[in-house]
Amino acid sequence: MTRVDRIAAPWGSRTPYGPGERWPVRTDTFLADGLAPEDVDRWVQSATILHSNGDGLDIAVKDGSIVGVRGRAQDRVNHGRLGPKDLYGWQANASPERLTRPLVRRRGELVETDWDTAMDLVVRRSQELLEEQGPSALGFYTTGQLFLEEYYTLGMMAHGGIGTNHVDGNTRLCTATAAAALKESFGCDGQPGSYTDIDHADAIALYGHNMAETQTVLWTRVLDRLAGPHPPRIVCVDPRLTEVARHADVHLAPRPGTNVALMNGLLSEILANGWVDEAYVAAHAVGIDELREQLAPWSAEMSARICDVPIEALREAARIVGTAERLVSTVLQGFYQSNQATAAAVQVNNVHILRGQLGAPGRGILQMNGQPTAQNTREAGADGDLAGFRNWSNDAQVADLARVWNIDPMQIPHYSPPTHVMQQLRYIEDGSLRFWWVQATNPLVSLPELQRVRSILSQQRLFLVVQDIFLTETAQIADVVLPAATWGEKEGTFTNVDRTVHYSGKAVEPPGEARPDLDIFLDYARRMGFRDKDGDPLVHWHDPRSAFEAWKECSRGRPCDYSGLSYEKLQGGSGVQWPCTDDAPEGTERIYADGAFWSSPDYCESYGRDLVTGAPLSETEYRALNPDGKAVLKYARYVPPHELPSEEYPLQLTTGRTLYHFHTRTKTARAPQLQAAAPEVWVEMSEQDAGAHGFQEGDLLEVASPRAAVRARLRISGIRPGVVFLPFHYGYWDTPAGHEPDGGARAANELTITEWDACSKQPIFKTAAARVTLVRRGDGTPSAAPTTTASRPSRGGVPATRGGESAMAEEDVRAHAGGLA
Ligand SMILES: Nc1nc2c(c(=O)[nH]1)N[C@H]1C(S)=C(S)[C@@H](COP(=O)(O)OP(=O)(O)OC[C@H]3O[C@@H](n4cnc5c(=O)[nH]c(N)nc54)[C@H](O)[C@@H]3O)O[C@H]1N2
Ligand SMILES: Nc1nc2c(c(=O)[nH]1)N[C@H]1C(S)=C(S)[C@@H](COP(=O)(O)OP(=O)(O)OC[C@H]3O[C@@H](n4cnc5c(=O)[nH]c(N)nc54)[C@H](O)[C@@H]3O)O[C@H]1N2
Ligand SMILES: [Mo]
Repeated sequence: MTRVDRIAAPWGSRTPYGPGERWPVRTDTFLADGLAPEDVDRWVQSATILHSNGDGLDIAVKDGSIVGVRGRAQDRVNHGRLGPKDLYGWQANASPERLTRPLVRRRGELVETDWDTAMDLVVRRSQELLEEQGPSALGFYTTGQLFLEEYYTLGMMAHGGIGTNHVDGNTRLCTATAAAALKESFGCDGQPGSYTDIDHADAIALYGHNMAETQTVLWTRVLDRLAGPHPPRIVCVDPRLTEVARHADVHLAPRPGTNVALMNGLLSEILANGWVDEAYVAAHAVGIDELREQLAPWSAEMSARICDVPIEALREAARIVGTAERLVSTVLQGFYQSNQATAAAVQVNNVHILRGQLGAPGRGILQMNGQPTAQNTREAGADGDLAGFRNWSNDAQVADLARVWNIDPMQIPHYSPPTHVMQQLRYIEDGSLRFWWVQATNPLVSLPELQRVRSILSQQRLFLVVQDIFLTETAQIADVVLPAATWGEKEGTFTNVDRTVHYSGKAVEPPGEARPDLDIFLDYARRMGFRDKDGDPLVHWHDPRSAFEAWKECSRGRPCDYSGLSYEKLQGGSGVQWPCTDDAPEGTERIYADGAFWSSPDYCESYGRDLVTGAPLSETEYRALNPDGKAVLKYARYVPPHELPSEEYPLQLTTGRTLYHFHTRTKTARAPQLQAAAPEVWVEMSEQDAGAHGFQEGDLLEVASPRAAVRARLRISGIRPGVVFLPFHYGYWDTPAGHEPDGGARAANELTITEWDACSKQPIFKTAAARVTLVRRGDGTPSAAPTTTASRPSRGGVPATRGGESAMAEEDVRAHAGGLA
């Protein structure tokens, strides 16, 4: 046993291993108040929920309260490890600020009420609007943080019960592009790769993905490979000097928004050097001739010029990804939230298709998710998809869903794809969408151009329902607030990036009258009286287990097939990867082995889109392109970002995350160790730009875009010159707007632009024009940005981020006796 300050050492100690070896076990434990494992009454199985990695853990319970967590040694995902947010974040569950009773607005004020009154109000408003205007008056905006059973219930209620097409999730802001890119290349959502690919890889390329801070345990796996024999080469594409970049063999720091230009350079090098697996492409892909033809006039030099990266580095990156025997690629927000999101992510798939790097150990693509359960939002059809990855533009598949639900196919709206959230905002603005039910997301901090969002959502004529565990910025303006029970207080399942399904048990009672989200949906369905064709209740289940059984039937025969899973199978050991069927009872480690895809015209989830305009392809066009269901190589022309630097706004603004906080901080700000590590907003600038402006570390600056201005103290970091970075975590719930210590707004999304990707409709949070001016010279005190991460200061003299005694966690690296999945 070793005691480690996991704020100061976020990735913990190394357990080196070599290619093809099993990643050693290291069991991480953090218990409150100096408790020892023997003091714990019960351990309840679950997995992590403050990112998408899905690390197995057990929740420690003593005297009916959560007192800590311990990683599950036998879980295939983490082999016992936990990240800092997982070790300390659970403390928020017991915060005295939890919502414990429903609230309704009376004479302008939110006042406490009982569940009957609150639900009656929600149901009455729903029914009035259905009568007055029909289903299009009602919209749902959900999340990537509930459980599978909850999304399936919600999607069925909204699509099948009410019949509205206005159903989306914050997954739109998050990883809509992952789904869109997989649909373009493989006809269907679902990750080709497995985390075990890290164990085999000889090269790992990370595209716009700060894995070190955002999937800390997966990064620990990479660090352990790097510390062992025959380490993989690392390629990092990120304008900031992240921890990933510091460990990279090649770090390309492109101008934000030029990802497609960069990818086209890599692809043209691969083609020019003959690094193509011709046999694989001939047998398993379409589109090669078109790709060759379109890329013919392109060159690595053009990419280097547009992206402003050294040509030698670009060529070296191309050589690594072009010649690796076992290549793993990961993609995240630096691509998904940037200019030409889907087009860029698809080019990463192209690299793998061209090189036959799919479906075998060490050959994997991880078009990452961000939130813990975002995969389930997509699978269960609670965002822009239909349940079971069914294709909304294929009548036979819609009819099949109607069969499962025992309703008329015409009851499921499928005249167009489900309405994406930015379009829903437009409808609210226009006044046609008048009821909006928001669950487990905080749009008043997380959507772009906050001033606009605030004005749209505060309209009198909108009936706003917010279902949360805290009184967030968004809850504060709601008409009805529904208090939810959360992780550890309810039962359910969820699925991580590499298709691993985990069971999450109920460890403790929720506070006050807070109810599981599932119970709230079931109550609504009952009160609304949704019926199937035979007049029986449409939602025919009553608890998580029966909901899971219903979902299994809905998923049967679809790519995300859960039919071979059960709560029993998921309990006691490791998580299990879908598809899990009678034929594959232990799950499926890699899909697309042997070049078999889910892309045949009758089975595919999507017919694809034009990558530049986003226009959907027709069934006829798709049949002509891909009659035999192969992988699709798709070229995209580079188009520059719309809002480029100008004389008035000479810099590029990008936004993102820090290791210690989760999103709008409703949980992590209530965990003392995490909040202390990153207590307030900062802005990052390069040494060169700070010098040119005459700024010093700690100066209070104003960062302005054409939309608004925010204030933040300066951290001089290794970021690319010409680019400024703001973390987007800092809203106003703990510092009301107008009362910040520095007298100005601080949420990054005050500055971001109302614009989205043509294909995935994911908002663009990563590129806007900005200018920076001095508000007040600092007194020499550095900004409060962490020193352990991408915000590491470029010069000395800044005290190191530490957690101290209250952050000491245990690491156990003794050989693990039990079996490992
Ligand atoms: N600690 C922590 N972990 C988290 C979360 C959290 O809030 N905190 N949230 C979870 C969620 S929901 C998500 S979606 C993920 C997100 O995980 P990541 O995508 O890894 O995180 P971000 O910081 O949003 O963005 C990643 C990187 O994109 C770079 N970037 C910006 N613009 C560009 C560009 O134009 N091109 C390229 N190539 N790179 C660019 C940024 O410099 C940044 O380092 O993290 C998950 N994990
Ligand atoms: N500028 C900028 N903006 C961004 C991003 C960026 O990189 N830059 N990233 C975007 C991305 S990837 C994401 S995912 C979004 C995240 O943005 P949000 O979804 O708005 O952020 P969260 O703080 O995770 O909000 C989740 C809410 O759910 C509540 N909650 C937690 N558990 C439960 C539960 O069990 N039940 C219920 N009912 N509620 C619960 C929490 O208290 C919290 O209020 O932000 C997006 N916005
Ligand atoms: Mo996300």
